[in-house]
Amino acid sequence: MKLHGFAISNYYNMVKMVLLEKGMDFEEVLVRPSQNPDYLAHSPMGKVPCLETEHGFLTETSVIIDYLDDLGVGTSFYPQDPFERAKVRELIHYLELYIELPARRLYGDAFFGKPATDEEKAAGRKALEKGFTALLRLAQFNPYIAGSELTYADMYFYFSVGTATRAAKISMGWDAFNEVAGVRGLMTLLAQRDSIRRILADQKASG
Ligand SMILES: N[C@@H](CCC(=O)N[C@@H](CS)C(=O)NCC(=O)O)C(=O)O
Repeated sequence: MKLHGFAISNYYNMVKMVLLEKGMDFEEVLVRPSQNPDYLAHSPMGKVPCLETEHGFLTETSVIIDYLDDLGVGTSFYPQDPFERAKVRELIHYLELYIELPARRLYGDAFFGKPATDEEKAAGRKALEKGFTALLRLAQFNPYIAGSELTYADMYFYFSVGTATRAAKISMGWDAFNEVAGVRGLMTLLAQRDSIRRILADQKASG
């Protein structure tokens, strides 16, 4: 299997963490988002990551994670109980739709030197506050986000909330990492995992 993307991408790293945690063999192919027709044939929105399998290409991080889980290789990071599994998927959706996506609108301002207006920042903060408030109604932090076991939602959590709180701090001076209950504790716990250490080392090496 080949994982296409680049080391700074938070979505790429979610899939990479799943592969590492499962102990699966994979190759990494350095690709940046592109509207080049060759790449669009593999990733129709031109986004990363995409996963190259023996059957063809797959896109969308949550879909790729479900595919890897369905292969049944290594540990499954979904609970067995159908309702508990659905709760993990629910957390993943909240993290993507209500944390990662609103924060992404501030990435230009925070990371790429494209200043946002005060209105955009105010709208970003409002959306993110709403997202975090909703997330906290679902999150257990016991110590993991869905309870006592590590799940795919924690892998989503680390790479979506990590980038979102960095963007919020740089762009709006809002230290959500320390101010939103539970965030720092779980981020610190997850940062001790070998998979995340490797991903962060690879990121550093990629410059
Ligand atoms: N919904 C997609 C989002 C992936 C995504 O936004 N990737 C970013 C890189 S972190 C990207 O490719 N951005 C370029 C673009 O949106 O055109 C997924 O779940 O994989």
